[in-house]
Amino acid sequence: MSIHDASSPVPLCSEGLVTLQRAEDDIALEVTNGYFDMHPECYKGDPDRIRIMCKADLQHHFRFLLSAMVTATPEMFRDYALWLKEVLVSRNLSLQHPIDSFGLMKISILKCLSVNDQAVAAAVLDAGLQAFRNEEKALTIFQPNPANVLAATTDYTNALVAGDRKSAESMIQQSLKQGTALVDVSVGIVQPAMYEIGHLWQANKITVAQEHLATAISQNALARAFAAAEFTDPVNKRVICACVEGNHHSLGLRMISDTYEVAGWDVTFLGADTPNSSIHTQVDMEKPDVLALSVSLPHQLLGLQQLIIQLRADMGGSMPAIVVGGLAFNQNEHLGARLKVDAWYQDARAMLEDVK
Ligand code: B12
Repeated sequence: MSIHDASSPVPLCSEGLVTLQRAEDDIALEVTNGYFDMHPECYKGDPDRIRIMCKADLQHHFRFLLSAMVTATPEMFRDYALWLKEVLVSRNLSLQHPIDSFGLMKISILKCLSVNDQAVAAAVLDAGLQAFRNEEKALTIFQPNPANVLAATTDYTNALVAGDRKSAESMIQQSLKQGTALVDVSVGIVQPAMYEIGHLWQANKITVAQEHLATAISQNALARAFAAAEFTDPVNKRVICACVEGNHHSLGLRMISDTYEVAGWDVTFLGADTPNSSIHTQVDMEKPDVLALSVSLPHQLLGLQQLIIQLRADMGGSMPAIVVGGLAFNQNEHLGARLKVDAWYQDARAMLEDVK
């Protein structure tokens, strides 16, 4: 299985991936030393703290870099750089650190790789550097289908920003009373509101605490709505729903899980950041018809790919159907087609017809 097609550069080979994974700490040290040489003023401040911050930033860049190289998708790293640029600019932080770091990473990484792998590494890092150099605007994060968005979304978003749980919940209850189905409330009000919350955080207009509060309010509102939902008779089918290793975004998966359950399926919801080995064990135990996996950030695709390869190798003919979704696919639609899974859906509404 591969998530590469012939029209893109040749992906990083598996030896190249292992080499870079093993060299990550050495590369981080070399890049940090190089950065200190370029900016001797770092020695005067609090050099230990600056080193720790550099290492954390480099780890973050590295995850996106590897995914972009393995999938041979320079645009993935360009999008990451565009996103990072807006986050830094909106906080009045300098762009010099990532620009210098990307340049230094390019030197260190190319040294580690074979000539074949150097091409994709250079293409990916150049795409990132280009995003900083050009006056390109910030990354546009995927937006929900406007046809699904309901009028209550703006008021609901405002209630989330204000941390007004009572109003937010009563808006959801009101929509349900008017006859709107749970899936439509989820995809038409809560999802676009949470996307807007993400945009407000990215633009430094709300705090991380407000983002957490908005999530908690939405989780509660949806749990209340689910309790009142009308369920279809059991269809005698089982699904396991999990966020892949490293994915902490569980609200979308909850909507997917609720959609299956309302449609009469037996559902096991494993929630956020489930280790591959635990998903594997659960699949062995339950032998579900479907394994539904959620991926929010592009670098989580590597874990997904490994999981599917392991499951196929171990389960052969008794393999469940693999259904995937999440922001990483919505943002990079071509990946859904490249990853040979059984189905990919943009949202819970789009999945509905196939779970009935
Ligand atoms: C809340 C939130 C968080 C919470 C999540 C809490 C929780 N319990 O879920 C916390 C604080 C943990 C968090 C952390 C981070 N976040 Co965050 N987060 C968000 C936010 C604002 C909302 C997520 C959400 O609930 N969306 C609503 C749901 C309903 O939408 P959804 O997930 O897309 O799901 C729908 C579809 O995708 C699909 N779907 C989803 N899963 C599946 C599965 C299957 C099988 C199918 C068929 C379909 C499907 O159906 C769903 C329902 O219709 C988003 C903004 C956004 N645009 O989503 C940012 C966002 C995703 N986060 C972002 C970032 C950067 C991060 C962090 C890296 C931040 C940091 N500096 O630490 C970490 C990474 C954590 C990790 N390793 O996963 C960025 C990603 C940018 C990018 N490059 O793509 C976003 C886009 C914010 C932004 N605009 O900058 N985050």
